[in-house]
Amino acid sequence: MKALIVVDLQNDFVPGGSLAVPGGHEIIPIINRLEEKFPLVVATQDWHPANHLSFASNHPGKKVYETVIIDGLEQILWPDHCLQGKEGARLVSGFDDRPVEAIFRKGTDPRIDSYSGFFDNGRKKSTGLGDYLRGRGVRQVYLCGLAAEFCVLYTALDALELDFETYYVEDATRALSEEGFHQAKEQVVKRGGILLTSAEIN
Ligand code: VGL
Ligand code: ZN
Repeated sequence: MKALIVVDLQNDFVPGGSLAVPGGHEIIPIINRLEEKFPLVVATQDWHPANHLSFASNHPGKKVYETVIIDGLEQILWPDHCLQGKEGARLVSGFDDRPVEAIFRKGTDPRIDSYSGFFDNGRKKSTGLGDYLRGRGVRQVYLCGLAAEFCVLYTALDALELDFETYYVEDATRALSEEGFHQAKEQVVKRGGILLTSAEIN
């Protein structure tokens, strides 16, 4: 069975949000149409406490988009985004969330970031998404959402690591940068994932 994983389709990641991905809103109708083609749809939601380590605001003297090393892990410092319970963290309006059977929240531990919908960046904690998909008999996963070279990419790479047949739906994602998008697609292919467009899915 195949599943659609909608990654972080949240207000803060579309234009008007605090960490807006250019053109991020353009994928909403594409994803709404995609949902009809899947027997199972799940979503992930970036869900940070105010004291989250990924916020530049929690590192006095540091600027947004600077990189720091924390506990041996590289961390990009982001603008405050996807605060638990706030408007910016809600799934975007216009996204049809009726078919979404389960939502997996991530980035909840203040001390560790989590780009992937499966594990945090240190791979210490699982969200349960992998076991959930296995339990439902899923073998193929299709990735879409935001941002292409961060949470969509890392979710795809973990799906590959967990031996799911992994498809990255190129037109149902948007990137923060063109260069990042290019590199993300390269990495997905290098690790055995498949690139395709939504028109190729039936
Ligand atoms: C994301 C940066 C920080 C994403 C989440 O959803 O791609 N990017 N937190
Ligand atoms: Zn985040």
